[in-house]
Amino acid sequence: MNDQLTIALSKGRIYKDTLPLLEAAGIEPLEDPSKCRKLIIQTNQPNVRLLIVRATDAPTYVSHGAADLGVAGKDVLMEAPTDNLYELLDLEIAKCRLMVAGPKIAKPQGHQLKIATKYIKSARAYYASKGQQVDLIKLYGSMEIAPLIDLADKIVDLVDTGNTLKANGLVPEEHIAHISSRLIVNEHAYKTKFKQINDIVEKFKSAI
Ligand code: PRT
Ligand code: MG
Repeated sequence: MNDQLTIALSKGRIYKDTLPLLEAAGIEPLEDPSKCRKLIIQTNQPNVRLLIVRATDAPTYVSHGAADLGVAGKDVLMEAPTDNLYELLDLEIAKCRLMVAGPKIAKPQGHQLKIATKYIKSARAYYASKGQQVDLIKLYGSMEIAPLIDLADKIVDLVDTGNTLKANGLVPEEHIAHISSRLIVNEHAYKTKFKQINDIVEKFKSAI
């Protein structure tokens, strides 16, 4: 029986915050992905390895079964197709808020509100729930620029300290959702490797 367990996660804040949880489950990476360039990291447990992926790609690896487990932000999960995967645990790490933000002094608009965002699905659902028609403009990053150069009136983005908004003359206006990272599992792996996965889940739970 294949008892190899593969966990997909991104380097950066998710990796940093997941490390103590992995440790609580007796899993210690043999290398530090922020220092080496390896994308497959072996651990002290010969049958557990980590895949270092882009944050937005973690659900894809898990949904296709290329990884059994993964760690992904709720912001990413709300945008991604989530076939064949379950959200097992709220890890309560990498917390932030999904918000609407705009210029400190809003310009008068003679048009339908234009919103620049990486979070099209979430933004669409939010404005639909308010019964408000908006034009959504998809960007992949540096959303804060959009209102400054009149590409959009406002943005929908993640906010933690608020420093990024402030540095660009923007203010948070509306709260859409609390965001934290989730432990996700491939549906099939959850059945076939239940004991191994459940053991990790229980240890994560007591460490959260
Ligand atoms: O950047 P890259 O494409 O490599 O990947 P990524 O940005 O998706 O990865 P990473 O590590 O930056 O984010 C991974 C996850 O962390 C996200 O999916 C969120 O669930 C979570 N998270 C928590 C955040 C933040 N806090 C956060 N503040 N992700 C991004 N930010 C960005 C935000 O987009 C904005 O640009 O930080 C800026 C705001 O921060 P403040 O502190 O200035 O408000
Ligand atoms: Mg980033």
